[in-house]
Formats: sequence, C-alpha cells, structure tokens
Amino acid sequence: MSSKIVFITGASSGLGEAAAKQLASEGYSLILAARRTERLQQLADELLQRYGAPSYCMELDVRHRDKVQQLISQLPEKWKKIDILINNAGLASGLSSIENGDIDDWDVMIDTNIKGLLYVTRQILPLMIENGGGHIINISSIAGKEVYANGNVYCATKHAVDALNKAMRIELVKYPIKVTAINPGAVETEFSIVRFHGDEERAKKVYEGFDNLVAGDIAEAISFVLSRPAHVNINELTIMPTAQAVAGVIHRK
Ligand code: NDP
Ligand code: 8X3
Repeated sequence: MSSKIVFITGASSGLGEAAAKQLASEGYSLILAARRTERLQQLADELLQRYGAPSYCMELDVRHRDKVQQLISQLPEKWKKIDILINNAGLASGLSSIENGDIDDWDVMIDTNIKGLLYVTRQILPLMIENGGGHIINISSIAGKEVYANGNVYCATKHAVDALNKAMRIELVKYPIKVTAINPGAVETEFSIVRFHGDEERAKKVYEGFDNLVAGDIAEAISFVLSRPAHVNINELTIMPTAQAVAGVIHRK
C-alpha cells in the first residue's frame, strides 16, 4: 500500500468518524477500530465509494488487553505499516459528585480512557519504531487541563492522558515519533448521550443556546497537525467553542 496508514480508535462515531472522513479525503488508508462493527463497515464502504480510500475494520474493545494484543499482532502485513495512531476512543460515564459516584462508571472511564489508550499504544509503538517513525495523536480534552464540579473521574482520566502525552513526547523523540494532544471543549457528538446513559433530552441541553464545536472542527485540526513538515511537532492544541471560555463558562444566548 503506497498511501499512509492511520489507525483510529473510536472510529464508529463523533470525532473518530469525522477524522476518518477527513483523512480518507486526503488519500490516507484507514484502520477503523471500535465495538460497533456495522457502523465501521458502513463508514468503510462510504470512504471507498467517495474517496477511493481502503479501510480495514477491526472490532475492538480497547479495554480488553489480550484482544488488543491479538488483533493488532494479527493484522495483515501490509496493514502493519502504521504511520499514525489516533487514540480517540473514550467516554465520560455519569456526572456526579464523588460521594454519589457510581463505581462502575469510574471503572469504565479509567479502563477505556487510560488503560485502553495504553494497551493500544503499547502494541502499535513497536510497529512504528520498526518503520522508522510515526505520529501519535492523543485526543484528550479541556477536562485534561482543568477540573469542573462532578467531572472528577473523567477529568482525572483526561489529566492522565495529558501526562501520558507529555511522557510519550519525551520518550519517543529519539525515534523520531511525533506526539500531539488535542484538547477539545464542547463538541456535539454522542458524547453527552453516552455520559447520561442514553438520555437524549438531557444530552441535547448541554449544547443549547450556543454554537458548540462540531466533529469536523477537530478533524480539520488533526489534518493541520499531520500536514506540518517533518521538523515541526505540535505538542498540544486546546480548541474551544468561541462561546466557551473554560469548561464551566459557556455564554448562552
Ligand atoms: P462519541 O461517543 O461520539 O464517540 C466515542 C467513540 O469511542 C465511539 O466510536 C465509540 O465506539 C468509541 N469507544 C468507546 N468506548 C470504547 C471501547 N471500550 N473500545 C473501543 N472504542 C470505544 O464521542 P466523541 O467522538 O465526542 O469522543 C471521542 C473522544 O473525544 C473521547 O476520548 C472523548 O473523551 C473526547 N472528547 C470529546 C469531547 C466532546 O465534547 N464531545 C470534548 C473533548 C474530548 P463504540 O461504542 O462503537 O465502541
Ligand atoms: C468533553 C468536554 O467539558 O464535557 O471532554 O468534559 S467536557
């Protein structure tokens, strides 16, 4: 395969899906990973039809360490030349104070946002090193830069992503593998529906009265980061809706 290969976790929705479309339109080949495979297959069909971009769909739950190891090590040889990893799979589950928190919610966030990101990265890095370079983009959040009431564990997981991003930058500079964190503010995706356990009415209210970001805004930022010349590494980008100054300050009409 002559085009560059990008591995996107959480490609079945939101930021991951938008990044896949953006990068397919620019000639990348894609490994699309998530749990909902019908969505991945639909996306792969669309990317092939619209852009002629080949995709490899991987049914992957990033929390399952053995599966992550097995599925990535069993990739067909031509798909192992991964140039870019976008660590995007992630979620918030619940919004409550620590004394009321649901421990299952905490586990799923920690297992997905921190441990899942590490499992995937650990498995892909040796392939990148063998290829002589690469680029890891970690989708963190404004929640990795600040903490807001009732965001406790989600914020902690994204602060962990921020720390891991910095650690990767230091440890991978020698290969050289570029490392970038992208920290979005409020983007309307399925994020809030997932956070509120399927309560679509409550999720809709999060984005009422202001112009939130859309997934394509972040996909364009990813494209920009990837299009820099070899000597330029963007360490991090924090991208907010104009109407959102910090996590908890949104100017609503
Ligand atoms: P979505 O809910 O729309 O998408 C989340 C994606 O993550 C889905 O494709 C989902 O796929 C995947 N995913 C979740 N859990 C797992 C898992 N265990 N294994 C594999 N894939 C998984 O939300 P967003 O697109 O908004 O979220 C993407 C990233 O952006 C997350 O890391 C989120 O924290 C971050 N973010 C989002 C912001 C926002 O306001 N929307 C702002 C800042 C950061 P599937 O369910 O099919 O497995
Ligand atoms: C998602 C943004 O502010 O809802 O990471 O935590 S926020």
